[in-house]
Amino acid sequence: MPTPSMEDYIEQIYNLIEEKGYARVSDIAEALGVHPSSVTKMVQKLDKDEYLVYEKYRGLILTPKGKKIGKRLVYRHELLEQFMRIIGVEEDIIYNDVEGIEHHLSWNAIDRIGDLVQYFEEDSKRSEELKTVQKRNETDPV
Ligand SMILES: [Mn+2]
Repeated sequence: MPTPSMEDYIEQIYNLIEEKGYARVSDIAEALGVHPSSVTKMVQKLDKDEYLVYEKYRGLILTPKGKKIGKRLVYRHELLEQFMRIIGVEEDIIYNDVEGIEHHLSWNAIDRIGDLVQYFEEDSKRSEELKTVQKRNETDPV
């Protein structure tokens, strides 16, 4: 299993490859707000653990194992953003909150949150009901 930090790298590499077709060390460093030398180090570790293949002058590609986990990590991030939006978290803090929690939930919890997101999406009345509760709590805090 990848560590939280490895997950961040795999997730960003997967995103970059989806968006641009490739992932350069400099792009990964920028996406994660870290120094390129940290990226090189981690990329070497991810290569050793067979999540990707890294060649210094030719860039990197994800292995099937890396792609599979990358896809799951991106799905998890997007699902948690949806969840945050549904429960009414302010838009400009959603990304950071998701980055903060995504590595610390079990896949069981992720699947159950998936059910909850689906529950709200299947009937817009459910979201309206939640908003009613939220409005009540604003005027009359618990
Ligand atoms: Mn993320």
